[in-house]
Amino acid sequence: MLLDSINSTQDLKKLGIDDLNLLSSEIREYIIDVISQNGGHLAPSLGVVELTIALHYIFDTPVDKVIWDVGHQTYAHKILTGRKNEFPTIRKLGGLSGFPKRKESPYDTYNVGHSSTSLSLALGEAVARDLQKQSYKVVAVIGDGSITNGMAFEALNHIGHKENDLIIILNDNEHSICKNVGALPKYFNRMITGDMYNKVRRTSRNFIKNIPSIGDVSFDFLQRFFDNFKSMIVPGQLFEDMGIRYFGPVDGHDMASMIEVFNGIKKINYGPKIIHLLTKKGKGYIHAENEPAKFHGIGPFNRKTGIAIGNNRDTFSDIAGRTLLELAEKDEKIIAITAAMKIGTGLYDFEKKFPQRFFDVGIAEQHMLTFAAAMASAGLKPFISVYSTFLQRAYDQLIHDIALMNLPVRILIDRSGIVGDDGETHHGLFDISMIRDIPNFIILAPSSGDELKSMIIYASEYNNGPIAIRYPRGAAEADGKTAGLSGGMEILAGGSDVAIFAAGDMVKISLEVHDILKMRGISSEIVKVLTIKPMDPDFVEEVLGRTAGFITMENAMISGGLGEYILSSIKPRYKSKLLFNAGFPDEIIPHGTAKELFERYKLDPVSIADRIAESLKQ
Ligand SMILES: Cc1ncc(C[n+]2csc(CCOP(=O)(O)OP(=O)(O)O)c2C)c(N)n1
Repeated sequence: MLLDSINSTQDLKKLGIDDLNLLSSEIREYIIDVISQNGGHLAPSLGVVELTIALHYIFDTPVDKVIWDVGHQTYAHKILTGRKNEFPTIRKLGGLSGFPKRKESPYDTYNVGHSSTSLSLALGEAVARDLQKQSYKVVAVIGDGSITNGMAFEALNHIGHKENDLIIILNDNEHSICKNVGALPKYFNRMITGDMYNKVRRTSRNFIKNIPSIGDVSFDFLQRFFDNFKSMIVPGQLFEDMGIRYFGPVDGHDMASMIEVFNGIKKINYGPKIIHLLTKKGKGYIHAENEPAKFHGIGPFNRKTGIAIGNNRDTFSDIAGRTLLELAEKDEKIIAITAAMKIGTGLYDFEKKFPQRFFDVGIAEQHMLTFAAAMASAGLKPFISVYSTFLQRAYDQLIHDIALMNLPVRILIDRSGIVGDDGETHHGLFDISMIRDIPNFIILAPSSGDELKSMIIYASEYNNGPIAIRYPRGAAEADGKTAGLSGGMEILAGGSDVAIFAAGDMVKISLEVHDILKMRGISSEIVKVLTIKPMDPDFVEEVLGRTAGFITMENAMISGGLGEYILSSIKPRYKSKLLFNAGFPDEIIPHGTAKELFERYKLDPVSIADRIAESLKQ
């Protein structure tokens, strides 16, 4: 295998086009092999194999900086930059991350996982380089989904106004996770397919020839490229008007073309430039090409059939989507909104049934919240479905556009807590601490699918202000219970040695702790916290009046979380009864399965029982 002989980006540079193409196929096979076992972002990574090779072939990485947007497409990049042998450990505890990580490699320019940061990073890098009179290239790679986000627009606005030399590669596969939505993707599509091409082709040639510092060499190269490869060089008027020189579209799977274009554009030493590449999401694996959304991010699957391995149990997201759909059938004011996550958040069927009342705003979390605020103000019942980690983008909107006006926006916070193998950029550990201190907000946390359902029903009828429901990733137990929200807390088991206040998916663990403690002769009172905010301190104090000590349990950061909220709500004489707050400490939590991470941070039933027994002795 050719791949066996490629141990660094330097090895690449010795190869000819045929070998580079052969290498692309071998890398694809390797990625499919590993990801079918480990799970991961398969389709995005398969789409950029040639692009990745061409980048490392032409640019002098890591001196030249390649900045990936989102970073979910970097599997070929990892394989080519010294991590070929570790690649089978990807997304496993202690193994390679599924996203770029500076700690892993100098080739990973920035840690990323959230979308649309690459253009700001690229401009910051280019400005720093120029102010310090250094000399290297800066290349941002951004998808057609990610470029629609507000951050990317803010950066484009700034980039077009500056003259720093930087290159943007627009990886246009017409998909975000699902088919891309919005006006900009339509514009890209018209650029590629419209007969505008012939018209602009002429102007484009004149345009390029008239740029003195590109000179004849570059023009000749572009001309040759154009004639030989029947590709096109047309100005993307939008970018040109903003002051960013546009080149493309170029076939992102045609290695020779890409190399020629990159080589030519590398020689233009000033100003921002954008190269528009057309790629196919999932390229080279038929199942991923046919179903790019399914293979965007997938768990382990059968390589031959493409069928996902694992159970088909109902998840919290399924239940949320189904409940909203049922409610929408009876109440035409119900609206569902997602920021490019309709499958992940369970809204696929809602869109099918109520397309007029469903909104995919694209990767636009900030806009989503403010858009929903106005709908709520105007009398509708907007439900936002968002992953906890991506809600972080819209912190100001929670306060400024929703809470200050006390608008009844309903926020379904999916993937709260540990998410597992996507790791540090994706854990949903900050939502309680983010929202807890915002006046007017209610925060609910179901411990089962049935509770989630009753909380969503409750939220649909609650018109007095904003409400957030946080629930974890994964399968939802159906326990037939509805959430009794009046008191916000519910006693599940009695005991006098220790009280355990647990929320969400920690409730199940608290019951196991109860059983373990019982075997050790320690009695525990288990309190399920359904309403994280507002807190009923009288209820808590009543429990503490009859128990010797207490702990709290949450799948969230301890700092600013439920436990600290309880502690700050009770009278000083009860505070000293706290044994400990169980949750995640003040550090970056890595990737690994939820089970592994719970064990590592001593949040599994045995560890918690041990810690309680130990604390009671002191
Ligand atoms: C702020 C934020 N919101 C949502 C996501 C989830 N997400 C990951 S990749 C992706 C689609 C990106 O589309 P595009 O940039 O076109 O890249 P592609 O996957 O098509 O290569 C989304 C919505 C995210 N990573 N960050």
